[in-house]
This record gives sequence, structure tokens and C-alpha cells, in this order.
Amino acid sequence: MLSRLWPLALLLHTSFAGSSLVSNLGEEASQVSQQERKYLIYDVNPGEGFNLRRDVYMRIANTVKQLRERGLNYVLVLPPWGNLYHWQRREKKKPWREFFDLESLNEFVPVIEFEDFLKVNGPIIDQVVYLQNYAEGWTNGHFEMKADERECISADQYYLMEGNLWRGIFFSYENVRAKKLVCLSIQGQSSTLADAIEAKYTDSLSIMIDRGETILHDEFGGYSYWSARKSMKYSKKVHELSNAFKATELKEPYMCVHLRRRDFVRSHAKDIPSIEGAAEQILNLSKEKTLKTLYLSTDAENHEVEKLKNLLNGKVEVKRFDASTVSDGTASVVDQWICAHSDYFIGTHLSTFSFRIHEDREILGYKPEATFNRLCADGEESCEQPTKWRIVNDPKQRRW
Ligand SMILES: Nc1nc2c(ncn2[C@@H]2O[C@H](COP(=O)(O)OP(=O)(O)OP(=O)(O)O)[C@@H](O)[C@H]2O)c(=O)[nH]1
Ligand SMILES: *[C@@H]1O[C@H](CO)[C@@H](O)[C@H](O)[C@H]1NC(C)=O
Ligand SMILES: [Mg+2]
Repeated sequence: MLSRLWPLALLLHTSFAGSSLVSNLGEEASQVSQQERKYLIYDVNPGEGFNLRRDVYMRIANTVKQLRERGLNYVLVLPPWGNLYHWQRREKKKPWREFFDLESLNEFVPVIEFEDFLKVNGPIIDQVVYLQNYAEGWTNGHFEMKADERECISADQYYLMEGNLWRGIFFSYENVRAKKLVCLSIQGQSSTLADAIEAKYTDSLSIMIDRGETILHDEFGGYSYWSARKSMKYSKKVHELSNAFKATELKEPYMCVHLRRRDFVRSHAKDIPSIEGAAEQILNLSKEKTLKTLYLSTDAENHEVEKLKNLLNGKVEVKRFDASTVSDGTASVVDQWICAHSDYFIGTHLSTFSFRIHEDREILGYKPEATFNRLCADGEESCEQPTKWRIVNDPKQRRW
């Protein structure tokens, strides 16, 4: 009897759940999908670059995941890319689908582009929750996880009351406004934010968490970190561009160097080489690894690249992707994806651009010895190498 009833019950259950799901937002929990859908948008400190922003995505996606596990039907609204300091062309309002595969992102949590959110919601966001630290710093000298609404410390640099609505940057969308602005002092991680949202903000259909970088990961380099990271596959376009380049230009084994210049030359002067120093290390590595081809990923100015090529003097053949036909953002992820497939990778000290390549290589299964390397500063025979953050695929495995 039971065996006959169960399949029917399951069938009813799933089809009912299925009908209340909008296409593409598919995912587990039937209970969640019957709840009213709510939207969680987020933004990051305007000064942060593309690759730290990718890290913040993982933290927020884990907040959304936990809210959903608690039965709250949140959809993550993807913050358009734009106006980034490193993008020479200062492009704005770039959707995520240009760089990432939305279907893959959707496998971790349901996501929607900001443009599509505006179509269903209109330009008014119910509430901005502006994350900030505690004005008094850590009390008792130790880190305690907590969140409390407090007076705004610096939100007024970014938000301005206009009529009875708040103006803000809102990804350069001029007509977007928010009904309410609160500042939330927070010390904690993805789960701390999920707790705060569950306790305080579930009445709002749309909330925007600003300064998302204020929270940490639940477990840096742990299972939830890697689960989110693995869902961040690159777009078909990025795959096609990288594959086409490899097929024509990189027919033999190659090494990749990520040579971070520009602002790093000043901000990390002690830890990065000069162009001469980089050339010497590349020549040595080429011999040691017997790799004659170098894929050069760099934000260096043209004269620096020319200088490097001259110093390598034909002993190492230098290949670069021609960025002129694509956006700055696309060119940078194509560089990362080509480096992810190199036979040997060496990056720049403490660059999140290099870190994202490490992770891609871990996901692809390269040997850690060929991944977790960095260029040394001039005059150093050896230097401390990057931490080997190995992939974690088992939910039971703890990092800490
Ligand atoms: N095409 C290309 N762009 C690069 C390269 N290196 C840096 N860039 C540009 O500069 C940006 C790097 O800035 P972030 O993404 O903030 O990474 P980072 O500055 O290396 O690291 P943090 O400052 O520690 O976050 C990239 O997003 C690119 O726009 C490179 O090798 N190739
Ligand atoms: C490169 O190799 C030469 C010869 O083995 C050595 O003297 C030099 O210190 C090396 N340079 C670097 C930066 O490793
Ligand atoms: Mg940066």
C-alpha cells in the first residue's frame, strides 16, 4: 500500500513545487519555492577591483543559500559590473553573462541580472542595508559575531535623501531609488548576515546589501567557499575566445606569468620585481621547466612589455591575447582562463587576479607545484610562496 502511495505523493509534491517556479530559477526546496520570492541585491565598496568582487560574490551567495535553506525564497540579484578603476575604458552596466555562465551560477543559488530584476520589480528598491563596522571597534579585544542597527558612519557619502526616496550610485542606473536606508554594524560572516536578514528584513521584498565586503567567509577556503567558487564558470564567449587563441597560438606546452603592474608597482613595491627582474626569473624558469613559450598576462604599459620582450631576446617566445576587440573585463578573464590551462603558472604576490587563477587550476586539477607560485622581488634568490589553498569537495572536510 505504502509503496503505491509514495510515488504519487512525490509526484504531486514535485509538480506543485515546479509550477510555482519561474523558468531557470529551478533548484531544490519545494517549500522555499512556495514562499513569496524576495530579492537580495548587493554592492561593494566602489574602489574594489573585479577579482575581490568575485570573492564577495561567494560570501553573499552563501548568505542567500542559507536563507533559502531556512525556507526564505531569496533570489540573488547580480550587481552589474562597471566603472572599475582598472578598466581603462570605464565601461558601465556590464551584465554578468558577459563573463560568467548564468546556468552554472544558478546551480548554487538562483540568480537574476539587475536589468531583469528592474523589469519585474521596477526601479524602487524597498530597503538598503548599509554594512559598516562598529564605531567602537572590537569590544573586549576579541572578535565576536554580531550585528546591530546603528547610526550611519559613512553611508552619507553614497546616499542622499531626495523627496522621500534615497538616491545612490545603484550601478549607474540613474532612475533607481530606495525607500529606506538603514546602517547595520556587523562583525561576522555569511551566516551572521543571514541571521540579521532573517531577524530584521524579511518584510521587504527587495533589499540591497551595500558594502558587502564587510562580511567574511563562513570558512575561507572551505567547502562552502569552493562550492560557490565552482559555480562561477566563465561564459561561453570567454571559453570560445580562449580556445580559439590556444588552438592557433599555443600549440605546444607553455607557461603563464601574471605580471601585475600599474598600481601594484607603488602599493607592493617591496614584493614585486622590476621588468629586468621579471625577465631574469622567466629566463631561468624557462630553462628549468623546459618551456619555451610564455603566455604573458599583464596590465603593464606597452613600453614595459616591449622592454620585457627585448630582455627575453627570442629565448622565450611571448604570446599575448589581443584585447583590442573585446571589453577590458572580457580580456582580463580570457587572460585568466588561458593561464588556468598553462603547464606552469607563476603569479604576482597578493594579487587577487592571480588567486582566481590558482582556484581555476585547483578546479581543473593541476599539480599544486605548477600553480602556487609567484615572482620574487629583485635581489631575492627565493621568496615565500603563496599558500596552497587546495580544493575542498567534501562537505564534511573542515579547513580549520
Ligand atoms: N587583461 C588583463 N588585465 C589585468 C591583468 N592584471 C590586472 N588587470 C586589470 O586589473 C584588474 C586587477 O585588479 P583586481 O581585480 O582588483 O586584482 P588585484 O588588484 O590584482 O588584486 P587586489 O588589489 O589585491 O584585489 C583586473 O580586473 C584587470 O582589469 C592582466 O594580467 N591582464
Ligand atoms: C638565474 O640563474 C642564474 C644562473 O643559475 C643565477 O645566478 C641567478 O641568481 C638566477 N636568478 C634568479 C632571479 O633566480
Ligand atoms: Mg585591486
